[in-house]
Amino acid sequence: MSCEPLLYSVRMRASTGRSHLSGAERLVPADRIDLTMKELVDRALSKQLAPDQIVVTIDALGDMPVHSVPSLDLISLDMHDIAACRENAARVLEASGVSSSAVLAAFRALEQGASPDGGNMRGAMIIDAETGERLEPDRSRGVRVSRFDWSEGASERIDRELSALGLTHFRTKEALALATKVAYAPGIVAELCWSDEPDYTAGYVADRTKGYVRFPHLKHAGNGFGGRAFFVTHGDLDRNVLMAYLQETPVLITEIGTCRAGDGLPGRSG
Ligand code: WAQ
Ligand code: MG
Repeated sequence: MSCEPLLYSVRMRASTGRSHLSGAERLVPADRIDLTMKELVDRALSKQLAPDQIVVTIDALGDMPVHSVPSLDLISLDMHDIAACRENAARVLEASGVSSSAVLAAFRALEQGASPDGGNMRGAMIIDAETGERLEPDRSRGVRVSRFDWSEGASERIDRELSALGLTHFRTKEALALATKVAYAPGIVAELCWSDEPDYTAGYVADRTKGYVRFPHLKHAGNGFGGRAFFVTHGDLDRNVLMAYLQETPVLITEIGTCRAGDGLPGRSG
């Protein structure tokens, strides 16, 4: 529980025609709503395709308890070959308790466009970590994680840490925040993600103990397929509790984890 001032959820969603272009989520005190809206609208307008519609939604969290957590430790791997990045990402996921068939199912779905229409999903897949079965109720929307952000202090500190590693893109900071919220979810085993931006090839695997393991090349440049897979425990999962946490529970990152570069997997040498 935190003693932060009252927080507002600020969400942006930009679209053109019927297709989703970009979105972002923030949690800020009232006096930062203005600036945050401007940042998010600028972001929507910076895409190559001009949006037809930008929707910004602001909701007061009221007296909803805000969970304070530290961000996941981050390791940024220097690994230049896609096959090596994929293989090592699979290894980390398997070490977290995801079966190799579930890993393969996720890779395949992300590669091919995980939505039934063959495109990217708006949110994430939920995948049984043992069987690889998809459990999200809506396969084109997926589950959207919302209501998470850095506190002002943690935001400044993580900016410094990430810059020191050359990770200055807003995507890295946002993905680390999202992965942190997800890692604390009830029933989560691990997460896999890579971007759907054609020229952004980086992605990560994450869990609470190994942290955020970043791979620079999980796909070829020019490939516009990407997405997220949340691997969950087999059998005893309460999907409604998990979805409510991901979509509604406010999580503010008030402390930062360690950030370092590496050329091997965490817990290994070399
Ligand atoms: N909740 C659930 N899934 C989401 C959300 C969300 N709030 N936002 C995006 N997704 C899913 C959706 O399927 C997107 O197509 C996919 O993830 C990728 O979203 O430098 O940029 O915003 O360390 O393109 C990872 C590496 C980048 C960052 C991730 O995601 C780094 C990225 P994008
Ligand atoms: Mg994107």
